[in-house]
Amino acid sequence: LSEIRGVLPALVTPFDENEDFDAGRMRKVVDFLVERGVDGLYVTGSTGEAFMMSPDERKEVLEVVIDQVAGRVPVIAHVGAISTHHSIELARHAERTGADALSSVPPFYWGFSQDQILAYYTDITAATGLPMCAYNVPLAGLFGFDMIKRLAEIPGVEGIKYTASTHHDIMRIKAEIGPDFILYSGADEMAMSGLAFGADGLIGSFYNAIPEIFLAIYAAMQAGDLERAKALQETGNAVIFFALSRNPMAAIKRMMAWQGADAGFCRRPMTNFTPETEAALKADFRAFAAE
Ligand code: HMN
Repeated sequence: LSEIRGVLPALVTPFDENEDFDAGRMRKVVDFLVERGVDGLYVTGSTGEAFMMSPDERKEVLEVVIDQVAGRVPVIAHVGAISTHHSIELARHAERTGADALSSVPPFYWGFSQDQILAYYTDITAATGLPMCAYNVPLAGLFGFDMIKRLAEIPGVEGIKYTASTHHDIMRIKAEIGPDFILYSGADEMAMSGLAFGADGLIGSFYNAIPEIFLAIYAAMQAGDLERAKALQETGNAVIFFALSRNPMAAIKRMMAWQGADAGFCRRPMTNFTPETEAALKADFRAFAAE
């Protein structure tokens, strides 16, 4: 993972009006993001609505993305599922398809024990030669520092996507597990803080819609320009909190469409904008952007 740094959108998956995967829109979205300079793509994660898709659909999305990227940026394939069996199938497919790395949320829903979760990561990581990026996220149950330390001991687990507000642990992970354990900060509204505490990169939903703000934050932090990073984070957060209060997944897809990369619709039970509610969203956004 050490070569994958910078800003990586947790790629959205475009569905069409009938909720079918829309490969044409997917290809345009990939080009839109790569041309805007993102440093990689994180495919079929939570933002990619992976848990709304069958394993075969997830494979198809990854194949289309890797084909369209054509080696321009690295691709991390999220292969998390509740059963190790399915995750291994997705991981082997990702390796065959040409992904650069794997990532997975821990198995959730059943309340698995720490030992079961460790076995899950050991088994999927051993199934391929790709590096694994574990994933600490409230939606699947946070690990805590001691568990992250144990995960880091599994051969092939080279880093973590860290979506939590406990940024003091980012510093601790870097200090105690080591600087080579790669960490991607996953809370977009705290991107600057994640980087300040030692993150190597950023992975998140809003980098689909407003990548340049976060590419500029990353560059400012690399240059040690805290004032600039803070001003950019304030601008980014205004957009993030605007969307978070208005159905964020669908709003991100609409904001992309306004910029020429129509990311389509979400799968139910996520709600989509109708032409009327989208017009209202756009008017609100214009008013907010003018402030
Ligand atoms: C993914 O797994 O696809 C995303 O990267 C998840 C990502 O980290 C988002 N977190 C969650 O959905 C829990 C953030 O981008 C989040 O949407 C953002 O920070 C706004 O709170």
